[in-house]
Amino acid sequence: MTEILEKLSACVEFGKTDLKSPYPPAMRDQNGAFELTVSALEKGISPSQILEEALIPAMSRVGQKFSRSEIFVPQMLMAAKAMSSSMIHLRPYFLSGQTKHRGTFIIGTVAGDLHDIGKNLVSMMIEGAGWEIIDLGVDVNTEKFNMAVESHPGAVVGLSALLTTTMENMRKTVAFLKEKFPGLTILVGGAPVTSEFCTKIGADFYSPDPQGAVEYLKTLA
Ligand code: B1M
Repeated sequence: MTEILEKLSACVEFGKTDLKSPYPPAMRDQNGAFELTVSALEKGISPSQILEEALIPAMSRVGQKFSRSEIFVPQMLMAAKAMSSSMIHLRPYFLSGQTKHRGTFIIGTVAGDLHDIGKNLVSMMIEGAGWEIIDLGVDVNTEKFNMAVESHPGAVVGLSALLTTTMENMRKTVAFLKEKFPGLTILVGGAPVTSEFCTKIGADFYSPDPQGAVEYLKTLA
């Protein structure tokens, strides 16, 4: 990995958002994820490489440290903030070039779940593939999904869940939507979700990553 990606990855891991941010104290007055992403792009490093080699591994290290109780929720939050400040610069690249309107994609993180980084990445890539995105945000209950589907006939729905505890809400949402809208296509994803779980709850497709979701959507439109 290049030095700049290593630094960027460390910024996300330790929650260094930008130059102005005083957090963490050990990285004070240094460039943060915001500036380093700009530099990496200027050096010709691709947005996908930035994502796959710097940002996602950093979040995975954060998760491991949280599991070992070496860090706590505030540090996870700062890491998420740093990752988002990098993603601001990647978004235009993932959106460029696509003009064909393929359809409407409604996406949200299920009820009880506040994790949105993965969902945002998925919606960014799907938008880049030509879909109009209706992003319902996080902690989205069944009624909110219901209203969005009613307002956008023919849309495809994507559900994200990051907690084992909220997988049950994913199941309930899929069950409700499939009963009310029998022809509706539903994609599911998120770290604890599996292909088996997808089949068990009656969703149409599971993807472990945004690329898989984009490829599946290409088969529909
Ligand atoms: Co939370 N958290 N968190 N957290 N958090 C995890 C998920 C956890 C695995 C950490 C750990 O213990 N190692 C753990 C869950 C354990 C479990 O359920 N098995 C956990 C926990 C326990 C919690 C709290 C309960 C902590 C607490 O309060 N004690 C709490 C719950 C709050 C709630 O939601 N109600 C909590 C809170 C938070 C923060 C708010 C601090 C913050 C989220 C901030 C935000 O999202 N804006 C946070 C973070 C940052 C994490 C970790 C460290 C990183 C998540 C992330 O953004 N990953 C996470 C550990 C980890 O994942 N390693 C952890 C990067 C992102 C790109 O990956 O979201 O997996 P991911 O998305 C991927 C794929 O999954 C896929 O594509 C994405 C790109 O590759 N994908 C889809 C996702 N959705 C998809 C949908 C699709 C298709 C693919 O189709 C529709």
